[in-house]
Amino acid sequence: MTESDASRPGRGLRIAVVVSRYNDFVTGRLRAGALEALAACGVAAEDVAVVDVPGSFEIPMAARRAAATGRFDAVVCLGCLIRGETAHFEYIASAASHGLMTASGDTGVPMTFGILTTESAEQALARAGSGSSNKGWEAATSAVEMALLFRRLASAGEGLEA
Ligand code: DLZ
Repeated sequence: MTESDASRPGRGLRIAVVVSRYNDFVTGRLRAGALEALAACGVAAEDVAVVDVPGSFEIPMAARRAAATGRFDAVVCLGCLIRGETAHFEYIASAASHGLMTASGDTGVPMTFGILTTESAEQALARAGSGSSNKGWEAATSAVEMALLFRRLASAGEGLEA
């Protein structure tokens, strides 16, 4: 691996970013953080597909569909649930987290969880600032790491079989 490969581990990866429009004053920042992180990892802009959905409840459905195309190495999932403003906070948070885990397991494509669950808008904004403290950034770098891990496991697969 050359030095530039090491500093750009995401080169050649294809990533879907599923973003909820609900609370877009926060999710827009998560999306910006994720795209910045993917670029910093060396993922080419043309290898990133951004998919908008109405709310966090719909994220697993779109993530599953994106993964099922076979075109993506990982799916970054971004949303924002604010307890004080959402009567059925627990239902949506639970559906989103379980839905993503099931969709990822069923499709074999890693899906990372960048869905904020906070008590207030202030807490949400604090997790959507600039740099690596942005949870969109964190979800994107985790997606690159998991995509690379899955590639390594696939190429080592024969040695791992029981
Ligand atoms: C309906 C709703 C509410 C009240 N709150 C939120 C929220 O805080 N964050 C979020 O991402 N989505 C919310 N939604 C929308 C639901 O996720 C979903 O889009 C709708 O119930 C339609 O299925």
